[in-house]
Amino acid sequence: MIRTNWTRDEIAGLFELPFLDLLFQAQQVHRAHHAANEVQLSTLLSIKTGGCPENCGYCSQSAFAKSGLKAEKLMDTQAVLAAAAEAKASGSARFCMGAAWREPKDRDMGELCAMVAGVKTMGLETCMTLGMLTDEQADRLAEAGLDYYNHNLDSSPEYYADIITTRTWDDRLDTLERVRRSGMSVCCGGIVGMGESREDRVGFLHALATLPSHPESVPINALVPIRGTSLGDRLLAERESKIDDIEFVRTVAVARITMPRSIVRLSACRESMNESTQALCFLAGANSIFTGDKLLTTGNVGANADASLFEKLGLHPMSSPEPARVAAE
Ligand code: SAM
Ligand code: DTB
Ligand code: SF4
Repeated sequence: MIRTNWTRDEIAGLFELPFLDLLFQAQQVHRAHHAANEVQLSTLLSIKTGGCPENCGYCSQSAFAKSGLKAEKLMDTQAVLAAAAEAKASGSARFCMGAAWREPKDRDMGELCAMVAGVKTMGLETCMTLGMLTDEQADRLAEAGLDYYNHNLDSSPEYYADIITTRTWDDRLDTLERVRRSGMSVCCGGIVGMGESREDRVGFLHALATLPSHPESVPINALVPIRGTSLGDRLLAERESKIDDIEFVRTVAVARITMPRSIVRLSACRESMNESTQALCFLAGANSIFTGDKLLTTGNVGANADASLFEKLGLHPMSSPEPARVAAE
């Protein structure tokens, strides 16, 4: 049964389990719902970089950050399709296009829909993350063939205003509802290691696991500390310490147990994570990664290191598309 009625106490209880009991339970849930050794591969591309009017404290692309990133215009469709073809050739199954916007402008919708249609024709799953959407924009993207929309809740509702003040938690829920209503699948997760407490991590996973239906994809990022961002600078100055690896693995395991059918993505963070910790994340139920040398603006592990890790662990890329909809039963 897929539960959407988890309580915070239950989720806190999972976090508190002895580590080996937690991993055992996560692996049992994982094997009941997913192929044991398969990992889904997605590739990111920043189609519109920098100059974002939002003030997310972790993000290099916020106009409020002093990250030195210059604001660029929306890429043209041909360049996006060329990058998608490369991703496809390197074995990726999903192409995720990200824009540093609070919301897309209606005048950009034609170009965005052309990108979606073109990427889809290549036989790739399509994903976009463009900020808030209106009903109409969500419908247009769905009609163009957009399979997934990424829109993260990022943290607990209580911690949200500590990291972003230019929008509210409820704004995020509104867009998620619009995405659902349009028929697209939802990719929704967040970031740990932003200075939040264990209680916030409980609240964050509780929010995801009690949505009316679970997101089909759940990206779990660890803060990538970027100089010039408020959260990155705090971590780099070591006034805040990096999230403990074991606590990160616990977060992945609790996501797996509470959202059994969702694909849990080990997202931004792998560059600073050793192979053993990544292996523990897979054991805890992570079954998706971002491939390639770059995330949006920061580095990623790269194909050679991933191929070698997959070989060592006997993992292989997920062959078939994941289940279309994770509905509550
Ligand atoms: N502007 C859109 C939005 O915010 O929805 C889309 C792009 S935004 C960069 C996508 C997600 O990337 C954020 O919600 C956040 O979870 C993640 N992210 C951004 N910067 C990050 C960082 N430095 N470390 C980890 N994750 C990060
Ligand atoms: C998500 O949860 N993580 C991705 C994707 N969704 C869009 C983005 C990670 C960005 C990491 C920092 C950067 O490269 O700028
Ligand atoms: Fe803008 Fe998204 Fe970065 Fe926030 S996370 S500043 S909304 S690009």
